[in-house]
Amino acid sequence: MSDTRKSESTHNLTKYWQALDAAHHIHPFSDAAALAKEGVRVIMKGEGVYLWDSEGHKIVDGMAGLWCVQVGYGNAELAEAGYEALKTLPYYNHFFKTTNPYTVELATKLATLLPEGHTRVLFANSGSEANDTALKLIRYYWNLQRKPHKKIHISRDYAYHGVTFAAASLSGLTPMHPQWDLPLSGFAKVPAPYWFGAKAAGYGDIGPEEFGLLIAKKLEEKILELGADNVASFSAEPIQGAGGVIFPPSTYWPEVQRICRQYDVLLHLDEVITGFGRTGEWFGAQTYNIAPDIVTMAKGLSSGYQPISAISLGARMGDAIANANEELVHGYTYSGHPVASAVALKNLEVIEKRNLVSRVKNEIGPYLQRRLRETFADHPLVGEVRGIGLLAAIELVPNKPAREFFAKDLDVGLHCRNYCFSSGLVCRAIRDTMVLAPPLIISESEVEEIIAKLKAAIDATARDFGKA
Ligand code: PXG
Repeated sequence: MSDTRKSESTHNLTKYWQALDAAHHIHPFSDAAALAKEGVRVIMKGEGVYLWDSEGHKIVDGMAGLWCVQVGYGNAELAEAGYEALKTLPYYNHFFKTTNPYTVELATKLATLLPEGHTRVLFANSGSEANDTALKLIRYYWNLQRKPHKKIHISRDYAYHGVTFAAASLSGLTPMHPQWDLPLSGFAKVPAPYWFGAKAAGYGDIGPEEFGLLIAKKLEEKILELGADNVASFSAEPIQGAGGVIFPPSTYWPEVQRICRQYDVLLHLDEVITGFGRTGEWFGAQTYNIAPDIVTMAKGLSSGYQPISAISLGARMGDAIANANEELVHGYTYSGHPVASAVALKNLEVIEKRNLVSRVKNEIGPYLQRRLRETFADHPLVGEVRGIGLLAAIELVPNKPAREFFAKDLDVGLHCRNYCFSSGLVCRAIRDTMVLAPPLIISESEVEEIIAKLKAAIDATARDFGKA
């Protein structure tokens, strides 16, 4: 077949899938009609940090899928572990006094990596389910303690904890609520420690450390307002991800922990993005020296190769629940699925064998952070470059010293992201913040490729908005 004929038939296939997709498939977080009109991109294949679409375009994935493909695409060891498990035990459950080796070994391995005292885990299939389960376990814990009034779950503005009724109620991204009449009752919010946005939010010219303390104190004020006897838990991502990659000032977490202890409020850490090496430690808890009562994790647990999530319990909750001497009336058909467990276990082994966590901490993480700052810190469109490990954010602003934002309807971030996409780079735009979270296996030259594409996109955006 000639090259033209071949590309014509590929193109026809793309059109075919786009038409079927438009007719039969409703996408997450998308306007179905607008997407049908525009036509979706069909992803065919992944290898390392690259994806290929049905038109043959090679795309560098600066987001590791949805912040999850730690070991990169196309890892044969994970594929083989899944195939082995599929052949040996494609399914069995944990309900009828049974277990299986894959799941036990995964639970045991996690206990060696998690924050101190977290020796017990439960499994689920997504981050949302893990958070939903965590809130149920928190309620159950307080019922066991005969403190049934402790029921309110506090979380933060800009938080993303998922989409189930409870996880969406816990989320602080307000567009997630009106379509579903959420949040449910029993959920309260406090501000996020978003220092770059402090001036625009009316906090004046406050320094980051002072701001961190001030925002932590808002938690204390909220607990006092609601009554400590009514507050069950505080849920937070160590670093807020989908809400804009918000790194708390160094004063924030120590003060939050003090407050949770003082008022006997359980601390729930959502490590769905920050877990499994993203920050250069196994968990964000270790990066910020946080001692949580309960942790939820998903994404990087299996590098996204299988849907699996987990909830770990610190000693206090773990002992109470494991020694309750009654049935725990909870569990999913697929809790601790053998194939997902086998793949997750292999994924942890690969992360360890390839020293990916220390590589993120000492080599490729610092490299990415340094190169981003060298390239963008003084760019006329850039207000701040922030990051740690392989997680980074670049704020696009009209006026750097004033820390003001562009008007929302200008969609500057989206404009820049469209330039990225058309040059074959996947990155996220959260409001006007450009976000990167590449696979942990990324090389220096692949970092350079991402930076070059992002620079071209930011330069073009600056020209379009008169900031070049
Ligand atoms: N917690 C956190 C911190 C997350 O980032 C979830 C829970 C929910 O996980 P599941 O597996 O139920 O999706 C998430 C998910 C984005 C984006 O566009 C981020 C997520 C999911 C989808 C899109 O940044 N995070």
